[in-house]
Amino acid sequence: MLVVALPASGPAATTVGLSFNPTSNCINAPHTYYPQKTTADPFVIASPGVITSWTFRTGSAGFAVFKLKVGTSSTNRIVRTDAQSESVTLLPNTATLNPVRIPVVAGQRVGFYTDVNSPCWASTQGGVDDSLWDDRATMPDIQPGTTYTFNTLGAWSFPLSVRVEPDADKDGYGDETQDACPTVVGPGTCPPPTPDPTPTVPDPTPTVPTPTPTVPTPPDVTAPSVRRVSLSRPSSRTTSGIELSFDLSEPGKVVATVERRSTGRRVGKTCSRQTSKNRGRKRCDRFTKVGSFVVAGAAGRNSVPLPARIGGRRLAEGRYRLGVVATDPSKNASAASRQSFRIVK
Ligand SMILES: [Ca+2]
Ligand SMILES: [Ca+2]
Repeated sequence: MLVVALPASGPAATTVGLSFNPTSNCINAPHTYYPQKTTADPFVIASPGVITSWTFRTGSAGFAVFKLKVGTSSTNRIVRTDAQSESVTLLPNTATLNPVRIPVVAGQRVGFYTDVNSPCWASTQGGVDDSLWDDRATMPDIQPGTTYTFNTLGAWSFPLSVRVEPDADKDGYGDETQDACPTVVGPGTCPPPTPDPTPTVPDPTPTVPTPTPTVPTPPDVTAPSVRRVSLSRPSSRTTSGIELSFDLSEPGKVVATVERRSTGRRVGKTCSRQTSKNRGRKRCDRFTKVGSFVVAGAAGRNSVPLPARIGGRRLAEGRYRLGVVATDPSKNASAASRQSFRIVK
């Protein structure tokens, strides 16, 4: 894409050629003409651009075939024709504006071709040093790309004028009437502006997540203590008449286990049931679990009655011991604290 930086106000369109009301002068053969003057030649294009329209002011007669020509002069009356318009018909006594699109460069000149052999179309307006043409009987319609050597410089002038518009983007479309976007190649409208290049400024103060200090709770490794375990009566007929009391250092689950005491015989480190085989061994106290119950212990002194049934039944006559173990919510367990009692008849 060719991008041309235009000044605030670019060059304006210019008019090349002459415009006047012709008086009659007649010629009787088809000809190509390149009007000119030896000084201040008005038919030479001064600045590059695009011819966007042309006008030939007719007199009392019109032309059935008329073409605008653009050529490049060299010395010795030599002109190379570079471009031409479509052929149009020009009516008498008119100055029709004929649209065209012919890119031009500075130094080129404009001319024309007409096919008719008799209409009167010219004037001596321009003085004596006008117009290359050919005095041979007929002259071809010189086509673009063809260089032709004229043999006459006649005193003729022609009311031929063209409009040259600047072409900043050099796309061959006149910037004032043919080019909807003189800064971008092609006749179309300019593309929409690019999005604002300013990036979205991120919030300069992003929400910093407040670090929640996760202070790890130090693990509870302190086991509760059970002290001053006591039974309200050392012996009773039933357990329901006995109250269990104890001190707890902290709240916890209290499991009270009741074991029955019997006499066994020491076998190794175990106090085994007495049998005929071990009856000669040393006596020992043997404890057999009867049952247990759970108490929700509070910190401080606790007092609860023993249940009437332990292990699903009333305790038989005998010697027992009750062990209390407290466990806190962190699963720390106290040592067992025991107290003995009797069930009597
Ligand atoms: Ca243009
Ligand atoms: Ca353009």
